[in-house]
Amino acid sequence: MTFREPSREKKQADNFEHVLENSRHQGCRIAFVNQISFNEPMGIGYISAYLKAHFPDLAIEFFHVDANTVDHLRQFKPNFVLYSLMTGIHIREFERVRHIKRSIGPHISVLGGPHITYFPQSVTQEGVDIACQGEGELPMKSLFSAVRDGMDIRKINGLWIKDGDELHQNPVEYLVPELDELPFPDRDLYYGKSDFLRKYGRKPVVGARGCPFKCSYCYNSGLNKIFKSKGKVLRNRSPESVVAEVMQLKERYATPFVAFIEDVFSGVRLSWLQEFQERYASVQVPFYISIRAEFVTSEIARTLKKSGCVSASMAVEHGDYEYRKEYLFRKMTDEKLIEGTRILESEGIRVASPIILGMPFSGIEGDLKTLKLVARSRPTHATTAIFQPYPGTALTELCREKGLIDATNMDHLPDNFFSSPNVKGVEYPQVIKLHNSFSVILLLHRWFHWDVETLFHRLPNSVFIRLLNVFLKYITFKQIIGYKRGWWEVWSEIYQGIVTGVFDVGISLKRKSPKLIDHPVRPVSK
Ligand code: B12
Ligand code: SF4
Repeated sequence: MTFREPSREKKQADNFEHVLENSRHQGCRIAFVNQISFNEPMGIGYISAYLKAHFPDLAIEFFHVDANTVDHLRQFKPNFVLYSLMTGIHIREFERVRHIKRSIGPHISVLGGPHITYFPQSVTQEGVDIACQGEGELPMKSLFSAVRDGMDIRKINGLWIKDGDELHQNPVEYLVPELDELPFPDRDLYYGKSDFLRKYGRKPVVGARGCPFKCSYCYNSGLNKIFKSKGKVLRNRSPESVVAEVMQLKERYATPFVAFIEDVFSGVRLSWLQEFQERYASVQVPFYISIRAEFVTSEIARTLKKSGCVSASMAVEHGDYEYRKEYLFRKMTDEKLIEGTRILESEGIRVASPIILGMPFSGIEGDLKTLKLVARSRPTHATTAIFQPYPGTALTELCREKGLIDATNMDHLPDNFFSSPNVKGVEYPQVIKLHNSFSVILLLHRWFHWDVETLFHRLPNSVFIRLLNVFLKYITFKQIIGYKRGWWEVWSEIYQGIVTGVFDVGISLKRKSPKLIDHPVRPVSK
């Protein structure tokens, strides 16, 4: 494919060759640039560990985004700068890439992460040289060995490369077949730059990759299409490997709590879980998992508890069975969701129920059904997000087909799950009111047995209710995180949570009281 914008592209091509030549003779200097929140950038940690294992001579450093990033980069003089992008933060990141490209010496910028996997054409953005689709380990290894050996880098699987006026679109690489063969993520890469992250007690561990389900709003359904016939979708690590990583965390950082952040915990297979339980007995660090209601049986819950599991995220998403089946491609019944929560909670595993409000074709009536279902299932913590139409997913495509969003929608998505995007027909004022009072309603219902729908209509959308809601969310979230924390950790977490928007406080307070719409929009037929 030809890509033209002659003068700038000619300059870029010379730059490209010059950087490759320099890297070959003077060695590669790789800078990862990323914003630190209280969640670790695990993807970057994995790539760094893999590169260090294969190329011990590479100089690799992490740069947290702050006012001094450019100065620090100038001192480091990288010839490759690597960025990780998710949809919602992509516009901000493209600006950052441009700014850094103009501000420091010649270098090649490489972008990867979930957004780039869906949109490798982002390579045509100004300042971007290479876009990596999918898992970064194998393509990055091929890239840096080609650079070292003076080979052509333009034909590497997994990479789209902009070289002057040419765009090389290579096919995707195979998925990493054996996760046990990957080194543990290089956490010291970013702990060295963030005391907060190093000391933070809740450490993420990725015990598996991929999800075979097809939920219509989720990244995985599209991902699995892109990587069709490129290896097994769901890959579990062995219990031995997972336990060894947690042991290392405990010994190196005195880790008090682990969150397994894979989409569905491997321990839903009883044989895996039993072996894990035996091996994990020597570690004894309490942990959190994600599970689907269909997998919860009494035996699984008991074995999980015996292993050290203290909390589980089990998504409800929407409270109407027909809607879940028809629009979300999630066929679990209400009874299954209620039973799953009951089994886990009765074994002493606290349940967090993620919910998505403001779904298209649902109407506020659908959201109120969700509220009722959650009031019946009684999880410890309910966390509400507002639907964001992430591009490439089946539900977003349906929204587009039905004219609820337009083609430019993606570039207006917020960088969080709590602000309203612009999906026509969704009654955002009502949705936001419910989001702002969800936990308060559940608490009042639990204490006084008042009807949840009446509570929703009667409660004012005041700053007090919003603050109380955030406070209750935080208190119940603390119960999900099952370890005792010092003041330092609690305050740092609150600070980071507010600054990064994860706790939704800033957004809740900034948001004006919505003007309520009189005529609810009816669900649009599919
Ligand atoms: C933990 C998590 C978070 C954490 C931390 C994210 C982080 N810093 O890594 C928090 C809570 C902050 C978060 C926030 C968001 N998240 Co999130 N998150 C996840 C989760 C559950 C795990 C991520 C992870 O560590 N995976 C394991 C690692 C090994 O995989 P990975 O990150 O994908 O990295 C691999 C490749 O992507 C690639 N890669 C990644 N970066 C780079 C960089 C380069 C240079 C290269 C070459 C390759 C490369 O190589 C890596 C190794 O193989 C995923 C779900 C999932 N299954 O991945 C969602 C997920 C990534 N999040 C998602 C989204 C949308 C978001 C938000 C944008 C949502 C929102 N609007 O609020 C926000 C962003 C907010 C913000 N301000 O940044 C979507 C992304 C979809 C998309 N189209 O972009 C996912 C896939 C969830 C989903 N199922 O839809 N998230
Ligand atoms: S089960 Fe979870 S991770 Fe898997 S497709 Fe559905 S929403 Fe995505």
